Amino acid sequence: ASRFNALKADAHWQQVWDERRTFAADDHSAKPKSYVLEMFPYPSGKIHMGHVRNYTMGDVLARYRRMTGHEVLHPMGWDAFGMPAENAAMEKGVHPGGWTRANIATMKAQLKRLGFALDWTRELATCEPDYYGHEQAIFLEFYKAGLVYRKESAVNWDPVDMTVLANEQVIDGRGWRSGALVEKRKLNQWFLKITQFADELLDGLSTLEHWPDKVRLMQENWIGKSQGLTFRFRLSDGGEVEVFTTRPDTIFGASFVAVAADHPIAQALAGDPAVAAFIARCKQGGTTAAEIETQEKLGFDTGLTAAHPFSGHPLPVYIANFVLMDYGTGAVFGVPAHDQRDFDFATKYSLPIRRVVAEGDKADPAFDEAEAYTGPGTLVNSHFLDGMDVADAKREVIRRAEADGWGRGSTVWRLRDWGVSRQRYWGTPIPIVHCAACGEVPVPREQLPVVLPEDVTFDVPGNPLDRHPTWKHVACPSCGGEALRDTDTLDTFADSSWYFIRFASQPQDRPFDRAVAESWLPVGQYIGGVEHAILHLLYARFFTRALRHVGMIDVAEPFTGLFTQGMVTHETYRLALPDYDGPRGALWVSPDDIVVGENGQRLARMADGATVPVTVGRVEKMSKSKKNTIDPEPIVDQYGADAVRWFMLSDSPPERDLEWSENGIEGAWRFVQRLWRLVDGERGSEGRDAALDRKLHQTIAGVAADIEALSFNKAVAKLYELTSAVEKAAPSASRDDAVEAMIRLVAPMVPHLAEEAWSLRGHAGLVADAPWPAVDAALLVEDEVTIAIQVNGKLRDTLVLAKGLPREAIEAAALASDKVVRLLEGRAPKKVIVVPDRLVNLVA
Ligand code: ANZ
Ligand code: ZN
Repeated sequence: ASRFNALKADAHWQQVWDERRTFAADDHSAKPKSYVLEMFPYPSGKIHMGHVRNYTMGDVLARYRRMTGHEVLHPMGWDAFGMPAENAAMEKGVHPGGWTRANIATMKAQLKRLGFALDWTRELATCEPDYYGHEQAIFLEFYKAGLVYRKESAVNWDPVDMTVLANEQVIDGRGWRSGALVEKRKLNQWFLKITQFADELLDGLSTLEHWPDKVRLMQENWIGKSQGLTFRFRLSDGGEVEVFTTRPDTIFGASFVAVAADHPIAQALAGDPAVAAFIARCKQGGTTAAEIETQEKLGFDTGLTAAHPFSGHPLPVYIANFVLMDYGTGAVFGVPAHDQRDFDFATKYSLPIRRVVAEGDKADPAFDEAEAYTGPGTLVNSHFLDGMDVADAKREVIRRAEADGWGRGSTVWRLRDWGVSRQRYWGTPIPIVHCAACGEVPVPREQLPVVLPEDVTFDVPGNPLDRHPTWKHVACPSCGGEALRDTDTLDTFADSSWYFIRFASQPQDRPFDRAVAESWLPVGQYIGGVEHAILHLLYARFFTRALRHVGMIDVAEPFTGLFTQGMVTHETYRLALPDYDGPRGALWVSPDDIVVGENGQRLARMADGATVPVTVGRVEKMSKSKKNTIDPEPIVDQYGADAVRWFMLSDSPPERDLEWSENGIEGAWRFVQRLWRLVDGERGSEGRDAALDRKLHQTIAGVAADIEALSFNKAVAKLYELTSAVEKAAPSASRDDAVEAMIRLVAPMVPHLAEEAWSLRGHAGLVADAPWPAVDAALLVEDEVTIAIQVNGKLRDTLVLAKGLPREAIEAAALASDKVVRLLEGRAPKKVIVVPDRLVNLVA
């Protein structure tokens, strides 16, 4: 048999697929439609192994679906706006557009070399006006429907670079470039009203059965629905403070009230230098919920008191660093016995800790435990609530508050409206004009797209759109007077919030055709990284619902199936230089520069050819910072696309990490060659091989089920087994059939080899278009059964016998068992009970 020439086959079949437009999806097909989508890449420069793994998985499913009679939409495009292009512009003096488009060209060629079954006729890049112009139209639809508004809100301001920074550009409170302490500045910014859909977005999660539970939970927590009571305390100075609680049942355990540093009550006292100093100290700490969680709890006693709503008892009012201004009402009452933060706070400031919920029968009102009790129980120490369980007590307090008019049952959400304004160049321009006479004026539809100017400079910090000499000066669309364009661009998450709809339908004159889009959507299987589990998926779900709200499409959930794949990892290597004290990053060594020394020790080959010992570090996600990446391109050059694809699927379950290894890719390459020897081997034999027939049909059914379940490694394992079985089998018609079927079974994974084999064996069409082999259900049934042999009801032996044997044959086999012979000591059994195919019980 010959050797499989992967490079030749890859190039040939990729060209054939391209020329025949094999994977172009037909909107008008009568077949059932199937939409398989992997998260589209950011064109950073080159494809990395994470992409290869992600796209290989989607590709196997897409190819399998085609073979099982579906019209498959499997598109690809580019999430092409964003910061790295501007950074490249600042660092290398290249235009963001030129940089991005060059990267797209490189990466597209790389994807093509992997032989993915993609519909390139639908390729799109979000940075092109024929994409973002439609996004502007959608923005204006949302605007018209009242889903867009403008509000003053804080941004990160770098006082040295004089520019707004994205959150990820603020490192330890400092600008990533300048190192200056970042300030909060208030700017007018655009918001999308995602909170209007909070309920729907939460409820919708329960319909997403084919999503990982952990992702649904992350979304649920992010949306963060809390139900409880909002009410006012009367203050000793005659004022009031409103608080929100999820635990109204604990009201008799309250020992203080606390307000956020930004709360009006705190601000009103800031004339006092001690208060001002405390407020300033709170702000140093960081203001995210996560940061606040871990900080030491600090408070400032205002001297005010708040009257308990039932007893009138005065509670001290503190300003506290653990109360957030933008959650609930920005003020709380503290119950140290039943909330850990309150417990820490009370311990620090010697406030009473009074238990009001007793756990089980521990109805001891004294509280001497080392931490707050947050579990269920019975109310104690609580007057009219005593004896109730927590749920009843909550209801009772809310009932009384509403009846007496000092509070009301309420729902609070953690979800905030989506701030979409970015003071950057490389994004979708916000299609609004500001006119002194008319105010905010939407750009009329016929003037869309609002195109980014090409002639921009990046030699000074700040927003190039804002300082462009002419771009922002326009006539007001409404009155014709002098007006200014909005110079903000949209958060790039907006671009990825509807690209899957544009893939399904791309008319020139509008974002998408409703009927065509609805014929493809929702995406049945979406595959991507878990890093997008919250924001991207939530924003895409919101866009879809908002589009439905404005009547553009009738789809509730964009992705009914979601799969989050594991990472590709590799060992890390660091120069073993104990005395080195330069930057840490400089010590990492790329796997490309590692050689194996005499005693198996790893060495780094330096630029001058010398070798230096390295320390082998942990296996970690491939990343540029640790230099442990393997570039897919030379690997494809060396082993061919099929071996790379096979390895990506084989070693680990797809949701787990896959460790890249030389052995692994070589093993995959050898397997490809083994397959080739089989398909290129002898044919034309006669006679059936029943065992092989059964193995084949079990494999056909098993591989299909595994691919449907995205258990690619299991499918691969079954194909290994079948390959071994075929290799061992003597020539027969069954063996010929098995090889013929195997070409189709492996086609989704190693499509180039499969096409080559298919044509070698004389088939006219493409294996990509061939139907998945049919299963003979009769052959799925096992023909052997395991029979339990009992003596006096005790299991003594098991026998593997042919299925469906007559009673007498089973009885004879049982009596012939060595163990039975020994136990019966030559006597005949008194009674023999036979349950065919299951068991034999001998009564001695
Ligand atoms: C009294 C109480 C007693 C509370 C108790 C908890 C346990 P979730 O579930 O996250 O919504 N809280 C309310 N607003 C806050 C704010 N702006 N900053 C910090 N904490 C705030 O949490 C709701 C609970 O978090 C509320 O219920 C309130 O404390 C606190 F045994 O009120 B609780
Ligand atoms: Zn005007």
